[in-house]
Amino acid sequence: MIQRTLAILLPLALLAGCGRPATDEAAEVAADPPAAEIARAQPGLPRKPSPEGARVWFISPADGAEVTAPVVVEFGLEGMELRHAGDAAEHSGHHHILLNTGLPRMDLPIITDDSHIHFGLGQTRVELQLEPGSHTLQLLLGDDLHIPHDPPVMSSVIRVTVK
Ligand SMILES: [Cu+2]
Repeated sequence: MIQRTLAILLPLALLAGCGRPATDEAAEVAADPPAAEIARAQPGLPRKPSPEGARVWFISPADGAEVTAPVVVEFGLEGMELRHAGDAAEHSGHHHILLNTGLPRMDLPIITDDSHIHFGLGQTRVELQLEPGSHTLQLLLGDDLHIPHDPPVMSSVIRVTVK
């Protein structure tokens, strides 16, 4: 009985809401959605395919390593060609380090900030000035437009401790 009443009342309540000015609270939410919501709602971009068996990995440092700054980081790549950013050759891309952060959205260009480091000149090595403490690193290949491939070509996450 209660369910039946709700079934009738709910559509009525929704109808009654139509045409009425939104409450202040609702208007505020509509006018200013949180940044995360905007990011989720943003339509994705096409992703370029990666061939089967393509992979990236850290040649150094090793997972769990205790290191001193600057930390020499070397990237391995197999099954794809290294190209500069902007070069759209098939099955190619450039390296990115995700530093102390999770995976980004896979259908948008990887952003550039202290946690998302691009190697758009085709570099395979970097010396990172990391603060003492624990850090996570992950490699993620991006195409000419910095968009991860489909499926993504990424390393496992490694953790290093800077003394
Ligand atoms: Cu990039």
